[in-house]
Amino acid sequence: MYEKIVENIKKNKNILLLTHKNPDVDAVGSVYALARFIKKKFNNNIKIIFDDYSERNNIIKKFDSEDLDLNQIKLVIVLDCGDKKRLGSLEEIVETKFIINIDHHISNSNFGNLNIVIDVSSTCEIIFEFINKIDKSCLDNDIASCLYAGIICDTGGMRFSNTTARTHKIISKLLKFDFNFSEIYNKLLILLSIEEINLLKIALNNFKIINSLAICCLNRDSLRDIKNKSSSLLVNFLKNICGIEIAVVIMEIEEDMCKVSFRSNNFDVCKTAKKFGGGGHKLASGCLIKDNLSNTQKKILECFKDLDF
Ligand SMILES: [Mn+2]
Repeated sequence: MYEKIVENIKKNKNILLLTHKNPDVDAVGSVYALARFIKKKFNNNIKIIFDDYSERNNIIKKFDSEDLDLNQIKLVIVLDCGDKKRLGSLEEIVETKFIINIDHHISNSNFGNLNIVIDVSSTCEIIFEFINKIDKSCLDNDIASCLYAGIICDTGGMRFSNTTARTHKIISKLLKFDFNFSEIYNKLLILLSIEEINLLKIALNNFKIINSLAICCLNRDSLRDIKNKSSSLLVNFLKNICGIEIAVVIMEIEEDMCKVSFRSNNFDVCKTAKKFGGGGHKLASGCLIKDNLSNTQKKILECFKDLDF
């Protein structure tokens, strides 16, 4: 199946690389790593567009996107994106193009013309396998650092249950290259900005525990002064409370529109997210609910009311 990707890369001089809106480190890392590899191996022209690029991604070694006319591009490779809708403002760009969809979200809707959806830790893990298979001599310090960053983030520093023996093997191969892994690890997983501490402060004053469920609901007013409203920071924090099985964060992002994030230790929260049109992974998922904060909270608690915990 990797050969089919190569066939398409060879057929198209110009390629567009995209990922989901608000790209996380796995998304940006896999885009930059693949771009670098394609440039090095096949010398295509590569354009990259991100929807809402956060500063957090600055630690990832950048690839200089080329200034190509979108009409000249027939092939688009979409990475780490479970559904076309997750492309956000980029969705309309892909309409008339041949789409290669490479992703690790089990809920992926297979929206591509060619779909490579594999249930592994991260999209960066798939990109490593791809490069390793096609031409491993192209792996270099920059590609290795991008892949390292993505894998480390999506596995929570090799802690989450999506981490396998193979993930460790890949990391050990990447660490043979020369890049500052310790700086990447610290910046992405350990250090918190003052802004993040302020967000945590608000959350810690607004959460409750119902049996083994921790839930935090934040209205727009309380989030007004916070620039980067990272729900994943909060929901991961709540999941770290001893004895908690499911953590939920509900953020009112607009009037009558709430963003819901789920984390769990065992329970399949992807199914819950899907009920509301969202998706993600079994133990980490999210959705948008078009309703006010208190109704959204009721709907979510209703989903978990029969749970025996
Ligand atoms: Mn990912």
